[in-house]
This record gives sequence, C-alpha cells and structure tokens, in this order.
Amino acid sequence: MSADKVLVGIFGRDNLLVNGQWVGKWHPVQAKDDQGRFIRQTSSFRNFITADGSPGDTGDGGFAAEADRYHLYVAFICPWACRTLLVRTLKGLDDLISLSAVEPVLTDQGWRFGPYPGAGPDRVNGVTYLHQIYSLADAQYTGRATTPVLWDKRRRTIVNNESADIVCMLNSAFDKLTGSRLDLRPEPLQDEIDTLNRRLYEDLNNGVYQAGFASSQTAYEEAYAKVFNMLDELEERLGDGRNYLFGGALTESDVRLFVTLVRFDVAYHGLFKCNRNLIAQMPRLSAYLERLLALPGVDETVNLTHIKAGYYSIKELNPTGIVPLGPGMPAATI
Ligand SMILES: N[C@@H](CCC(=O)N[C@@H](CS)C(=O)NCC(=O)O)C(=O)O
Repeated sequence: MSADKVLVGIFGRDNLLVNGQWVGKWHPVQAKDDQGRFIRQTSSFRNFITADGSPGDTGDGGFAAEADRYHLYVAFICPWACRTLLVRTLKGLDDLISLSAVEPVLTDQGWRFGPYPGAGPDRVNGVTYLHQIYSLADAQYTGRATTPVLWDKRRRTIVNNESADIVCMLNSAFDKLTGSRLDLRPEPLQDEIDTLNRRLYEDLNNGVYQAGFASSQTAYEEAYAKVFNMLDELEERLGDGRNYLFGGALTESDVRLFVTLVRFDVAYHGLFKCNRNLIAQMPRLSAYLERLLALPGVDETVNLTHIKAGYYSIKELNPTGIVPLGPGMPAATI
C-alpha cells in the first residue's frame, strides 16, 4: 500500500490535504451518508476580524479591521465565496480588502491560480494552488482546500474560511473605516434572518448540491422536492410587491438567495438536474434577481463564464466535459 493510501485510509477519502501535504486527486464529493446524501465539510479557521481586534464569536483575537491588511481568495463559480464577494461590494470594501480569483476548472490539485480570463495569479503569496495557502497558514492542515479564504497579509495566516462568518464580519467590522450605513443584519430582524438563512441553506443553497451530487434516486428526489418547495415559497413571499425578502431593506438573506438564483438557470437546472423549471419562468424571482443585479457593482461579482465552465467541468457529473452554449458562453463556432 502506498503512503498516500495509508493516509487516506486513516483520514477518510474526503481530506485532500493531510498534514499539509496534498494527497490523491481532487474529487468533488466531500462526504456522503449511508443513503447517498451529500455532506459538506465544516470549516476550520474561525477567527473574526473585529473593529478593535477583540475576539469574535469563535477563534482568537488580534485581527483588527484595517485598510489593505486582508485579502480575499474566491472562486467565481462558488456560491459560498461569492456571497462574501457580494458583501465586500455592498459594504464598500473593494478598495480596503484585496481580491484574487482562482480559475474555474478544478485541477487534480484543486483550485489553481492562472491566466484564465477573470482569474489571475496570486499576487499576495505567489502560490499556484489554493491548497498551498492552507499549508502556509498551518503546515499540518488536514482537510479540504475550499474557497472562500480570508487571509491576513500582516500575520500571514488565514483568518477564516467559513463564508457565513466572513459575511458577518464584513457586515460590521469595517464600518468606521468605510462609513457604510448598510446593515445586513439589523437587530430587530436577526432571529427571523437566521431562521430563514438556515432554511435557505438547507433547502436551496445546499439543496441544489444535494440534488446534483446525490448517488441514489431517493436522495435526489428528496433534494429536488426541497429545492422547488423553497423556490415556490419564495415566489409566493415576493407576491406582496416587496423588493427584498424582508421588505424594503436588503439583508443577509437576500445575499444568500442571490448567489443560488444567479447560478440556477445556467448550472443547477441542467447539471444538478433541478429541471422542473428555470428561475426565468418564475416572474417574481426573476424580477427580484434583476433588481439585485442592478445594484451598484453587483454584476461584477457574477461571472457566468466561470460558473458555467466550472460546474460543467466536474467530470463525475459531466464525463464529456462539454459546456453548454447559451448565456455566459461565446456564440457557437460551427
Ligand atoms: N463552509 C464553506 C464551504 C465552501 C465550499 O464548499 N467551497 C467549495 C466551492 S463551492 C470548494 O472550495 N470546494 C473544493 C473542495 O471541496 O475541494 C463556506 O461556506 O465557506
């Protein structure tokens, strides 16, 4: 048995980095239960940037909000990364927090920095693969190298790799520096926002992945039902003419819904077999999506070419690697 196999045997086939070393070949499925249901890995770096550097809900302190100290690594195909990107834009942080995007197609070593249009080199750490960022932060890191990653250029470590935490800290920590008055989690709505967020995650954000990566008909149908029940409920919710999920004010729940809606017709409807209907066939949800896309800077957080090329490159779901033409792709060449 090779050394890799021993390590994979010990740590489970889901961990692609073991003690800071890349093992095996990248594969998309993180974990499954005994019914073939897809299970997402939990994140490992959980420090918070706060206004004064005091510790946040989890992790250590020492990460004060400062201009040009932090860097965000994202994949444009990734809804979790793009929710942090969207909040960075909405909160006026584009000039304070620098950004790198990986290429859309996962390699045998996972996410890679490179010349694909819209991606780029890693100008902060000069690495080729995102997993090297994880090993830089923790030479013994064991787990998967996921996006997003929020990096501290001063302490040269990962602050946090959990998008929900990153959304939360970007919403509040930098307000003194930016003067932003937008609060995506206003106090009186926090419980309702959290309740809706949990359902959005379970039934929709992650529900589409559960449909796409299901390995049994039952698991697929279960996920499909959750996805469309939730979409129907949201279409209904917008029926009273409200602009956003909680009325006139944009909240974190809108951010979470947006990233799934904007990927739905180009990726999830086909590749993830969520094909009862398109979002384009749901008039209120499509108008809502357009409304969010029209907010300043928001369309720059969406790269349909990356989304399409990235999702359709997942060999386990699309062995031929053929990427559908249509929105986001150049016109047919023959
Ligand atoms: N809990 C993480 C999940 C992030 C995640 O699953 N990212 C995916 C892309 S959409 C990833 O990087 N996958 C690569 C891998 O699992 O190796 C978050 O929300 O921040």
